[in-house]
Amino acid sequence: MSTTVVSLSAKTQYFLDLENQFGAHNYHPLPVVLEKGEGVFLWDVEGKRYYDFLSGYSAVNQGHCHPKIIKALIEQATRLTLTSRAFHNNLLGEYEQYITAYFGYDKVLPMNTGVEGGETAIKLARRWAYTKKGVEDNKAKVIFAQNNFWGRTMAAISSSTDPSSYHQFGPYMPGFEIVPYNDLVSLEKALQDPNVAAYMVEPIQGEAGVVVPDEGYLTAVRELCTQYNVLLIADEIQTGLARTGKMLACDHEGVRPDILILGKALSGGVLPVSAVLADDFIMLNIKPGEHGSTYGGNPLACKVAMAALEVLKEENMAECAEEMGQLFRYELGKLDSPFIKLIRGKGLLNAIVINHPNPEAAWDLCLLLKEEGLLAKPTHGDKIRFAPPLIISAAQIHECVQIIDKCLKMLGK
Ligand code: PXG
Repeated sequence: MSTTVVSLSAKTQYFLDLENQFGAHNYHPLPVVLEKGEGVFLWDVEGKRYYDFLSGYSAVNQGHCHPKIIKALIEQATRLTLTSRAFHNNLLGEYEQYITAYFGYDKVLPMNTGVEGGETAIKLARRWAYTKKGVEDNKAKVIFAQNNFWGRTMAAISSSTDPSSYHQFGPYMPGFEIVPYNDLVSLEKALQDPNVAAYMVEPIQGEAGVVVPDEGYLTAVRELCTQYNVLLIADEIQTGLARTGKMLACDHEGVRPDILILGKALSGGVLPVSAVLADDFIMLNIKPGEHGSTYGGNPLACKVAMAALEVLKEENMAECAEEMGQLFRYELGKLDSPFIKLIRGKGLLNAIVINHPNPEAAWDLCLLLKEEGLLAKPTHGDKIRFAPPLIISAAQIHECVQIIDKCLKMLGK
């Protein structure tokens, strides 16, 4: 049971009650109602300011309401927002050229949410397996890692090992297999099956609690996939776009996936934009009418995504994430709190594992952090992710570590 009591104003309670009465109860948010964001900060309806240490689950890498991204949004919003793919629009081709050059792939398939990106990648892999690898129809398999998280669709939950994702939502999608994460022996065994089309994996598991695999894991995964003629699908929806200290988390090992899935920060948190990148030998197996989405590739998304990607490079956000991440973990390590079992992460994708007799301690700590002006959210009970926008300064990191220190001391035994 949570022992931390927070008193909420009538105004805040009003918004909580509205959601409770009229919205589905599929989330358990911290009791804070936000109404404004700028850079690394958020403000609630009382006017109280917070450091954002979640960044919309790494969608707001560029900072809230980044002026260049918002400018692109507003300008394009007054010209043309959606044509559907029944017609061409003047920004899609330009965006496709831009993003494929940016990441070094032949082609892109634009979608909207991250989970649609994952679905698209799996369809591409299955189609490649049937047309190129010679797998018999309906026999293709896709391998996933234990504790993966890539969304909430039927396919995504069918590959999930978390009962809160899949329980009582069956029947599930066939053709999926699970191997332990960071375990090359199990992976190699699974890849030996000639019906395997792809291994889909997060370079760092985000929702699992920022689980960083051993150095060399991705390199070995790449080699095994090549050896067994299996496509490597990298889900970089949470790790990608400068968050871990490189443009892609795969870049830390110089690994090039066959299929790259991007989302979240591809729009800087402005609207849902996802993308699947691959070379022609994979992408061109899908023909007109065989895949798509009403909003995928809409001109507003194209314009916003180009601005969001430009900002990442112009402001050297990967370097900032690397530098500030090192500082953050170093300063956090110095706190020497008995309640921190583990600090892990790369760049500004970090998590702590809480060591406390009270199973609600991570939640309580987040409530205390909220009171002190820092927003973070527990994942899987005892883990707290710390992932501020990548524009955070060294002085702000120091201030935030002080806040965390103070709250750890308030947490009690
Ligand atoms: N892949 C990874 C690695 C993710 O973290 C997705 C795919 C799916 O993205 P979309 O845009 O479809 O949510 C994610 C999502 C939530 C939630 O509230 C989602 C994520 C993390 C925490 C909460 O559904 N990541």
